[in-house]
Amino acid sequence: MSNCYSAEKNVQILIALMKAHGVKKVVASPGATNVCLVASLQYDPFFEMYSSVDERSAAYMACGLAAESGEPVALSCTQATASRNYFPGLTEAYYRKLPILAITSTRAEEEVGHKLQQVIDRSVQPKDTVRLSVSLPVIHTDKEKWACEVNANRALLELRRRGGGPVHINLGTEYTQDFTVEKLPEVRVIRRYFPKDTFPEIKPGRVAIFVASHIAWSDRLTAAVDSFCEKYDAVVLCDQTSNYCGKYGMMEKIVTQQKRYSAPCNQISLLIHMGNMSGSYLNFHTDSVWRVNPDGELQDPFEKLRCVFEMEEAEFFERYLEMGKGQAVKTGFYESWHTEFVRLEQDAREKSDAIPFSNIWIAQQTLPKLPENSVLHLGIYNTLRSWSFFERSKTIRGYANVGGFGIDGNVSSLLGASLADKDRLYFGVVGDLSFFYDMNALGNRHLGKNIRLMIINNGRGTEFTNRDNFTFQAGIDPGAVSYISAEGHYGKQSRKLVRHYAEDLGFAYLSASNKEEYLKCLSRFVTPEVGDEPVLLEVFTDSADERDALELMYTLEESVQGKMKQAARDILGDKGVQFVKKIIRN
Ligand SMILES: Cc1ncc(C[n+]2csc(CCOP(=O)(O)OP(=O)(O)O)c2C)c(N)n1
Ligand SMILES: [Mg+2]
Repeated sequence: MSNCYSAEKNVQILIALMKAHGVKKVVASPGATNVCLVASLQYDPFFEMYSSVDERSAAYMACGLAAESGEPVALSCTQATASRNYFPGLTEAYYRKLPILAITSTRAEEEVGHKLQQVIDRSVQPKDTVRLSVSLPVIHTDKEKWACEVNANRALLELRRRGGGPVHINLGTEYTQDFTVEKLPEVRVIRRYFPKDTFPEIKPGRVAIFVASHIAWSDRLTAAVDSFCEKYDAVVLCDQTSNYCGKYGMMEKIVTQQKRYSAPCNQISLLIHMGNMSGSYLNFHTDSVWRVNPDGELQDPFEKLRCVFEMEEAEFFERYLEMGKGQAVKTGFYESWHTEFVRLEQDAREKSDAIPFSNIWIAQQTLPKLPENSVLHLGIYNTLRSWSFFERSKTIRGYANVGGFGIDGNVSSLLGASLADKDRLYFGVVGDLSFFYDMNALGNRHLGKNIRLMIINNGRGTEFTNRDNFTFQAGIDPGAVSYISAEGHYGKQSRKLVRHYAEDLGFAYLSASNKEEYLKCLSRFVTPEVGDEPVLLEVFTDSADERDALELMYTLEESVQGKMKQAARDILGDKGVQFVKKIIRN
């Protein structure tokens, strides 16, 4: 009887990716937990197999073989103390930068620490033995499959990165006895490129650049991206933290977040991912993502990552300009996005009276009036989302604490930023919970006159009462919601509490509870001169209005298909729709 590949999917993915990344030499040591891997490798004629009883010797054999052949070498061992014996050889490989892939098989990691035979804790590796250690547990869900593919790529790429070196994979098994799989699955191979490599071609198509949060752009980078857009017919999709101020950008949210309409331009053949963390919902339809970042890491929020370019962003774009020399200027794809944006933004403007008094309405009124060359700091989630529907002047920079998404330091970050340039205006917009969390920052003795802080006081974390928040969707009891959204604290939208504090600290205090009052305050709030005192504008809104305003923005456009979907939802409810979808899928 002869075996084929194991039915264990993590084994199949690892083997497929070892082939794709050119790892064919294997030294296997005996054991039970690595049977699924070793039998599968041995079945595939691609692999050049060697055996060694002694794992210590196996790792040193791998060192000799890797150094002599110039190729990476994989090791495979079982549980018990087997993997411990790799350390001398891996230490040797670490200091000589030899590409050794130590695959240590294991039962489920949850079994560690329960006095189960042979199960040892491999979660920490001595620092100078491997450059990277990843875990590829047994796969039962799509998420686990995605994680396995990304981590296996990550490990395999690390073998040759920055001079190369040893890498560790802890590979889970359930001792599956099925070895009848004849063909390996299609896997997502991720490639990493360095400046000197030959770059892959960009095929003519629908190219979009998505910019997550990004520090101020250099002129060089802006010029390179603008020219790139012209050569490759690309568009730059942004939110208020992207800080791109070239010719081909726009706020993507108003286009991509329509619930009942899918804009035709949102079919992207290649998405180029720049920047760091993002507060956007990443609702793009694309099959292929390239990440461009000097950190070179495999970060895959879209779950479609194909290439990573480990280099300065400007280097990447300039290289493609070089490759695309002579190509005519094309801006059709940008224009199709721009048309959608302008149409929806215009629609929102026409519906302005219907948008309730809310963070969104305030953003719509305020953004066009912010003084040139000022800086805008936005609270996370609800505020950043509300303000990212609309555009602002290209001379304004925008930030939010999307690194860690805390509500704990929004005011302090604004304060810190404002210290960088006393002559520039720094605007902040934060929710009430964010404000009260971090209000002590206003008393800091370094605080200058160049701060304009707006508090959207809706008396709770309104985020949790929005329609799309799962608290709302799950229909949680209002009694419980009051704990989730923390309503009723800090004087229950007291009209005096913040006023006293702010005025005693030397702020000019303004407040508004409706549209008329707001428009009256606005001109003072946005006066372009720094003036004699910092300004605090407290706006009192209602959570239900906040929710309705967001819903209105999400449903500006309705396609026929969208209307049908909504009708089905009205009849069946959200859960019913999920149920029908599941039946159709199966
Ligand atoms: C330090 C910290 N604690 C808890 C959270 C979870 N959280 C996310 S949004 C939010 C509500 C924020 O309320 P508010 O600042 O009033 O803004 P709103 O949603 O009302 O606009 C909370 C508590 C967080 N992000 N950071
Ligand atoms: Mg709030």
